[in-house]
Amino acid sequence: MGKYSDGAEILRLRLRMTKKKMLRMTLPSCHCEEPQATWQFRKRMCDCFILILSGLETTFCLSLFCDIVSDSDQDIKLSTKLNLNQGTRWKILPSVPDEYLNASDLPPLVAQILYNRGVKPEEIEPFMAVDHRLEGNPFLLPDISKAVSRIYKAVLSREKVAIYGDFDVDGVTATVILVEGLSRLGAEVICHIPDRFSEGHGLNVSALEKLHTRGAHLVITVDCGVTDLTEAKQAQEMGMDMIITDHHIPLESLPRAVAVVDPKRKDAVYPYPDLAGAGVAFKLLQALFYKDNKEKWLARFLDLVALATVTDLSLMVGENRYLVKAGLRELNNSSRVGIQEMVKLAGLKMGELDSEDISWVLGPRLNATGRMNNASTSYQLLTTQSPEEARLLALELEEKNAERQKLTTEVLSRAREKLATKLHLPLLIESDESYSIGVIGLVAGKLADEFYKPAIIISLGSELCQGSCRSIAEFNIASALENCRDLLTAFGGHPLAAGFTVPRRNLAQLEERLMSLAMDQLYHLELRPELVIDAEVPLAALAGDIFNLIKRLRPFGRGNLQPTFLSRQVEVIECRNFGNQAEWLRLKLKQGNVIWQAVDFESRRKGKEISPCIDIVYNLEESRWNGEEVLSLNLLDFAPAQLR
Ligand SMILES: [Mn+2]
Repeated sequence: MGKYSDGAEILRLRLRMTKKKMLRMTLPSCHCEEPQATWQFRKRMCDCFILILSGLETTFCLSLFCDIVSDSDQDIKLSTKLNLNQGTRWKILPSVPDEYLNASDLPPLVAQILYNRGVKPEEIEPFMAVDHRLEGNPFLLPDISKAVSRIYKAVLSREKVAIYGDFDVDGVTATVILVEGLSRLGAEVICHIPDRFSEGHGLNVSALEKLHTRGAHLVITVDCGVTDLTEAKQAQEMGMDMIITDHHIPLESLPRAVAVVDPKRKDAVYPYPDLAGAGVAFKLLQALFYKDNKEKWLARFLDLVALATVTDLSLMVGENRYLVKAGLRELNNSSRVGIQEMVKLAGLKMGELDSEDISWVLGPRLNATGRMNNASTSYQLLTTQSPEEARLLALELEEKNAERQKLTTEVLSRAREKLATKLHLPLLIESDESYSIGVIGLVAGKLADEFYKPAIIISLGSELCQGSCRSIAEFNIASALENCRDLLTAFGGHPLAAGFTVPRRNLAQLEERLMSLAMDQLYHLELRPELVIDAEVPLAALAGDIFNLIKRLRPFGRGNLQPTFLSRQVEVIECRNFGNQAEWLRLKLKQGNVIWQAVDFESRRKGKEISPCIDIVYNLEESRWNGEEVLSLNLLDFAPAQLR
């Protein structure tokens, strides 16, 4: 949707029809739920009509589906469905039952939050303690004993072992874990981290050949390999043994290997299937160290596991919470000079790092090298022992990250521009030669967030094109791709994020098929992002020890989101803009005789009128002001009081 100079929203409506019929086109009769909105045609050009909507609040997101219901010679009628999206839907979760409340001594609000997260009464204690009880026994992982004995055989017979990794944070940290861990056991280890641009994710034969030439007899994959059946077979034919460690979902059959260690195997009994790739590598190391009574060596790898688990957006449940909590402790005392330098350069402080610093600052930096050219810079940064080299590498990461940000912005604005005439469609799909495969996933993610629609960004190559998809809860993009598998060279991913490679000659057909799948599944839905609220509370309910208890539910992440509250009828007693472009809001809010500071970083609501009395949805946030901890409300959404 674009905007006219007078502020009216523009909706471009593209119709497929013949020229003759075009001339008879009349204004569609539209049902419009917003009373002040008016419709008019302002322009008509070739097959594209521009509808002007005025009187709508700019924050409204609008979508229109249209199809021709009658195409008699006399007239063409349009059936239109107009969704005026009044921002985000607030969904308050059902109240906690009394039996649950009685099962613990916790304040009702904290019990409600735990209940919302599906924590059973008997699990509350370990959930809040986040201790060893959440750790899995590594010997329950599939094929782990075979992997351990094959690795010890290599150590004892001085065979060269190759670690085969991946270019994202998960893959790089997993590589470091096994290279350093096996070296400690006395193995001779080499490694290979594939290049995103020339090799792509997963095993490839020419890289395996090179490892063979370098003398490797055993290849251990990390964060990849479980779906690379052909390549694994070829590696064995070359005379190399394979151990696959991965956390991706296997295909119907497993690769031929000495061991396939993947907690997502159908036959796996391991209690925590959601480990990151680095988590699986860590568990393998734990099993190896256990056999040799070297478990004291494990802690120094936990910082890497925390970096990977948070950055890879692994579910923050079960063992992952334990690994991240223990890993953050290790990260804050990390002896890795590269991490120390990176933290310093980013303006953070060792000792104060939390999982948000990983997701917003450290993770993107470590990922930037693999997105811009080669991930080996990040590998070196994590492994170097020279402070001088660490400083140079940290500077390079900083630089690559700035480049990555710039490139993302460029691709995003070009994609947005080219999509302007297609925003009424249920699926955003956009391709160009200039889109770098390093950032297409990031751009698709931003578009999906902004428009609340599935988004696909494709980097065009002369023969093969690569696409990255980000979706919304209502549309499973992985199964949509599955549906198009006959057109694709390769594909993989999850319901909300996936990627594919497609021959250029199939591209048009692919776009058409994905679009019609999205049409079918999304046509009748009112697409609105949903804000899930843990409880409606008065502001006074958050005083006292409640926040200290809530902190014990950390680390937060996917599957264990930060508790979100709703408070109604809050008085705005002060409201100021701040930030470089005055894009954020700082408010002082009052309810009864309780006063809270609040911040709003959600620039999408920029310019939204603030009523003197509002309903607010927020998280509690601890921030540091001049060395002092201040508790404030982090606003996620607000609306004039009681209008919802
Ligand atoms: Mn991974």
